[in-house]
Amino acid sequence: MDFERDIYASRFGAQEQILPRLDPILYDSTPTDPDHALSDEQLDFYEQNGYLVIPDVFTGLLPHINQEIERLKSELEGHEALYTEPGNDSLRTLFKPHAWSEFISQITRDPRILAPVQQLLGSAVEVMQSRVNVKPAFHGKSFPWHSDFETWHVEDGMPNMRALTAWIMLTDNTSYNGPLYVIPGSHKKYISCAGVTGQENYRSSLKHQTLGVPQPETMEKVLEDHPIDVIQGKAGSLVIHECNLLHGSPDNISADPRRILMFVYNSVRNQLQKPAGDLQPRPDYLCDRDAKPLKMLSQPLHGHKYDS
Ligand code: 6CS
Ligand code: FE
Repeated sequence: MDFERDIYASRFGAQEQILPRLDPILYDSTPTDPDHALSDEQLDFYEQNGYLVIPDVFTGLLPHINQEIERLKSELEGHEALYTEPGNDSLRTLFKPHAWSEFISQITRDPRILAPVQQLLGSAVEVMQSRVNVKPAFHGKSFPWHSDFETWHVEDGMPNMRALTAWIMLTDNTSYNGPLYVIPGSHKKYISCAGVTGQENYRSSLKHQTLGVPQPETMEKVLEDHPIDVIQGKAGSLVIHECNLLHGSPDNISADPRRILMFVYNSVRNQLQKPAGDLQPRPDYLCDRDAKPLKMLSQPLHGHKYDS
């Protein structure tokens, strides 16, 4: 990427700035699978607000997904793709589950998730990152306000805003168990952040992010126009949020874990370039630079079967 003329340059030692978004929010939204297409109302809501919540999409698969994650947790013990919480040893995040589980890989291609994603991004897509965020009861720590795109642009060389995160609630997400906070409409501006990224920033940022986190004065301006929304829903709900939507989440001090399975989809027309400056690319468990375009399953998964 030509960072001299980078429209979304961030963390290059300048002051924080609110800039315009120069990319579309919706692309060519012709459905690729009419049976699982988003309605015009859903497309409008996403364009205006930057996210969508669709209840009861994966409820039937929950026991299988949870069982598979328990298997991965023990199989991957000690692997660097497992991150613990800051200040305690509870598991915070398990990265790249789709690489280690054929079943989870198949979920990324299930038409109930892939059809809406392709429709929103207007092209074939790849999975660039996947993770399970565990938010354990009592010990799950917060994520500060950030735009995912800001990190992916600087640290992974993602050129444009043509990516999103689709995630499945594996437990109920309530007002009190550390739910996702979003700022509807905030995806229409871009915040270029202060600071400079050091090598291997991810080792600390994935436990406690400090760079790419807008200052309170900037957040005050954003929040004047856009109040916070809390994403709540039953286990099995599907949530999609746009890559530049400002979001974060508080600590979980309740007795109920808030577990989610997340997939980051990037358009094949948005190929990753070099990270900013002289940053080394992040490890492939955080950013898969060789991901292949996904082929949709012919029908939704019913249970734990591999019927590609
Ligand atoms: O590092 C990432 O790819 C993502 N994770 C965090 C905690 N912040 C930035 C981005 O959303
Ligand atoms: Fe995020």
